[in-house]
Order: sequence, then C-alpha cells, then structure tokens
Amino acid sequence: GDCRSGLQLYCELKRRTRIRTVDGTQEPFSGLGWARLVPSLPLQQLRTSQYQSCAVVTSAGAVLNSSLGREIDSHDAVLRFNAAPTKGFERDVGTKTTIRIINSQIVARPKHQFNSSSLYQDVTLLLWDPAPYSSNLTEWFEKPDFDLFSAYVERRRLRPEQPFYILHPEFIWSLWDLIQDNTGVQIQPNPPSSGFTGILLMMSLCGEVSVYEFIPSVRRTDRCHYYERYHDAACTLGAYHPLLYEKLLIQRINVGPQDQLRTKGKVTLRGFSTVRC
Ligand code: NCC
Repeated sequence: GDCRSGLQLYCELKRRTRIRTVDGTQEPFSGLGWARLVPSLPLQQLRTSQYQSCAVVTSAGAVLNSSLGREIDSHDAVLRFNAAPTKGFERDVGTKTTIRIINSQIVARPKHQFNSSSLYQDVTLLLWDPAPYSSNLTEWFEKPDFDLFSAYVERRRLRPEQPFYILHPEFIWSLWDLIQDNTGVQIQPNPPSSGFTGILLMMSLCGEVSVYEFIPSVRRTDRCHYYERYHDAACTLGAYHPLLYEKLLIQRINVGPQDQLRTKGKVTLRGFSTVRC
C-alpha cells in the first residue's frame, strides 16, 4: 500500500536502508584479493564523523537560474552526480563537492575521461552498475552493464588515498524493493536512479538533508541537465528508472515548507539518526 504516515515511512526507510559496498569478503572478489584493494575505512563509518547538514544537488535542467549556489555551499557536505560540473555554474549549484555518485558509464566510456578529469578528484566516489536483480556477484562480475571492475582496480592503484567504493547490488536492489513496497502499482524492474540512491545514502550519513530539484520547482523544464543543451522529459519523469515513483515517495517525507518546494525545488528530509521509531 502507499498510505503509510510520514513517521511510519521514515521508520521503514531507516530500518531497511543498509549501506553496503563491495568489500572483498565475497566471491569472486575475495579470491581476487579485493579485501586489500578496497579502502580500509568502510563507507558506513563515515557515519561516525556525522555531517549535520547535507545537500543533494540533482543534475536537472531546472537548477539553471536558481541562484541556489550559496545556500548549497552552506551545508557541511554536498552530494553530486555523474558528470555534473560546478565550474561555470557556481551561482546556481555552488562550488563544494564532498561525495559524487557515478554510474558505470562514467568509468567505462572514454568521453568522460575518468582518470584525468578533475570532476572525479578530491571527493569520495561511489560507483554503481545495474546488476540484474538477484544475479550472483560472479555473474555480475563476468557481465556488468559497463565494465566498471577494471577501471576500479586501475583507479585504486593510481589513487590509493581516494575514498572510492562500489555500491553493492544488494543495496541498490533493496532500495528498489523499498520503492515497490511503498507504491500502489507495479514499477519497472530497473534499479533506482543515482539521485534516489544518493538521497537515502545522505539520510543515513547526515542529521538533515536538503534535496534540490529532485521534485521540480516552478523552473521545471524539459531540459535534461543544467550543464547540457539537451531536451528530454524522460530525464525528469523517468523511462528506465522508476523515477516518478521515487519522487512521489520522497515528496511524502518532505518536512520542509511547500513554498520552498515551489520556489527552490527544495525538499527537507530528516536524517535517520534523528528518527525515533
Ligand atoms: O542524468 P543523471 O542520471 O546523471 O542525473 C543524476 C540524477 O539527477 C536526477 N535528475 C536528473 C535530471 C533530471 N531532469 N531530473 C532529475 O531528477 C535523477 O535522480 C538522476 O539520477 C543516473 O541516475 O545515473 C543517470 O545517469 C545518466 C547518465 O548515464 C550519466 O549522466 C552519465 O552520462 C543516465 N542517462 C543515460 O544513460 C542516457 C540517466 O538515465 C540516469
């Protein structure tokens, strides 16, 4: 059903959001020595250095002309996605990037220049790839959507000091289950967008989370990204990802005022550490 109250929904999201990364303890990664390849500090332990306020900045075209840059930068940590730049867009998106979630296209496609672009340096990187639902890790390793594994190994060698994690497919799919279980209709069996994953991640790591232009403001537009002149309404409403249902779910747990949603595309969410169930 989809009629749970706000607090019940928060409690369910808190209970079921278990951040998990590929840590080298399972095959085939254990046999390949990945326990020593991955960062020694687990991602979940970022929680112990908890951020009070966090901002999630989607890549939506509606961010353009928002003048939200200063407000975004005032948060303790800022999450951005894929190839979304700050350079040239500082007034609207700010300058600070703490964590960047990237999908496997970013590391596999030459056009993104993963190892030379400054977008992917000096930040915590979280990488994911759409593994089939309930496939095992060996199947995924042999046939990822885009080859993320060789790029990951190479980057760990090149920049061992950079916190760089691969999100575990079970974590990704547990978020899909969460969306499906709180949606009245059948949703497509494709993984959640980077945006939804990022929002739940920050609710786990932060005291409070401001999300910008996930739910579109009055600036809503068919323009896909603020940094590209490309128009496609599916970017905002979803085609491959269950994006519309992700957005309806996030809207239900907004604790911020309606006018901020309208004018800023801003949703305010409680961090899980503040939710008593
Ligand atoms: O477009 P993308 O996402 O990089 O956007 C990041 C997140 O912002 C939210 N968003 C974006 C645009 C928009 N108009 N409205 C939004 O709400 C979404 O939550 C989105 O997740 C992805 O999720 O990883 C995605 O990545 C792109 C693409 O691979 C990367 O940008 C790299 O070039 C996907 N597009 C394609 O594969 C063509 C997109 O489907 C999802």
